[in-house]
Amino acid sequence: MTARLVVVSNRVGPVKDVGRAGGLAVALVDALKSRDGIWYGWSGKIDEAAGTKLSLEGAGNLTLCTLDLTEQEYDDYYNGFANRCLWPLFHYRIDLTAFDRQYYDGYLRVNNKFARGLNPLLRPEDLIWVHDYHFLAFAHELRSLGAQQRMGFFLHIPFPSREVLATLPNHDALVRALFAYDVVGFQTQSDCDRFTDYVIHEAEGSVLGDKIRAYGRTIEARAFPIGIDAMAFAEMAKEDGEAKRQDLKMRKMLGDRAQIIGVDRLDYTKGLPERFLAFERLLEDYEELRGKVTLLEIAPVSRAEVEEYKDIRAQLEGMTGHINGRFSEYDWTPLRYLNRPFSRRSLAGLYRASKVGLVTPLRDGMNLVAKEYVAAQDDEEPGVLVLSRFAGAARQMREALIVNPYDIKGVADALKRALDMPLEERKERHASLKQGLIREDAAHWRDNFLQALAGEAVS
Ligand code: GDG
Repeated sequence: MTARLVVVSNRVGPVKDVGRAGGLAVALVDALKSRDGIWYGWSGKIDEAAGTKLSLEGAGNLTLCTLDLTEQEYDDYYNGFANRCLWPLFHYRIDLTAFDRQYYDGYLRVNNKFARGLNPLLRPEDLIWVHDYHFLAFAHELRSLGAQQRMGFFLHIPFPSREVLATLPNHDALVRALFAYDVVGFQTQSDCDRFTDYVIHEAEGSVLGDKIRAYGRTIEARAFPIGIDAMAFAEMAKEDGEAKRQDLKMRKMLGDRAQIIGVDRLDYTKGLPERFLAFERLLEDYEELRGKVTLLEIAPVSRAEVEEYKDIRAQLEGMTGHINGRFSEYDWTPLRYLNRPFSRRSLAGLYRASKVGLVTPLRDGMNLVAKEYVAAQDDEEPGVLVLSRFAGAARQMREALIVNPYDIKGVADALKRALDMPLEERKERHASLKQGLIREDAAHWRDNFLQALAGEAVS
């Protein structure tokens, strides 16, 4: 009998029409359904009376289980410690990191509250899989209530170098709390190495293969690079009605112009100002491209309440006006910058209609857009991926044109090379990238993690 699975993440679902949400949700929902699982997290609601009262909702073979937050909890735990402290710090933005004691206390309180909410539902043989930087201390809190189950943690964002992490006043307590898990998973081997390096030097830990010992416990630390549902995404880009409609409409509008596409949650880690500068440089240095190439940047607004996100938004609006003012012709707008979200199906079609996928984060745990862009291409006439070396995805996607996003001229030149690349070379690079996506897809990532969590050897 397979053990029941409990997934813990800040936001739960979606469960209905899950295909729309993407590979990660599909992979988790499939696993939860086959194991009568529970998906547990924040309801997304703010309620002043919010305690540890759970809302339960059955959805087929799985149960969605959620808690509300109070305004104060939301401010301290979510906007505060998670998004104004851990997020910038783990992406190496010490300059944007708010080290506020109140945020930290709120974060621990909310981790404890979620642990108290879940504890009464647990069965002894359950496997508990916790996701991301919102819940670093969750296992620690659950163990303090007596829970003995196997618990695993997967970090979706980068793990910083020890010098950067050490700037956080409570770094020791947080890493110590991670040792309450049995398995700690990272996006890349480099993230895992940085974790190990921290533990050896700051906590006098020792390493034995995939096992690492410190604070009186031995745990397993490994890389589990996250994938997408590559086959399904490729199929959607090729066959879905809405994807085809967008693809055709875009190609018709472009005529013989080439399109470069960027798709990102609007976030300062995604390197958008540098990207816009590189595009401007492309038009500056290669005059023959003026009137012949456009950049479509789709960047739906996220975390709009956090001050730093307002700043980046204003900056990008200014840059768009500047670039378009400088280069536009009455029949050509070089940069189209859109803040509204698109459906996944539409995105698939837009990726397919674009000759270049431009993915240039300054730091990124993995970056799924890079993978989606490749999966969406026409095998016979594929576009070229230009990818930042600082995205986790660059470790796997070696056949992309790998760039340093801070090197504006370097990115402009890579764009030129991508636009000029002969079909044969494009096909070769694409075939090999796509094979990798299919081999290391979302199901592969999930199954490997669950094997490790169950204490089995991982292939
Ligand atoms: C974190 C880590 C890691 C974007 N715009 C729209 C839209 N999207 C979708 C993309 C893609 C997803 O959002 C973004 O995923 P990323 O991986 O690029 O980045 P984060 O949101 O920062 O995710 C990251 C990831 O977790 C998984 O572990 O790779 O490193 O930071 O799927 O397509 N989706 C729709 N409309 C949009 O306008 N429907």
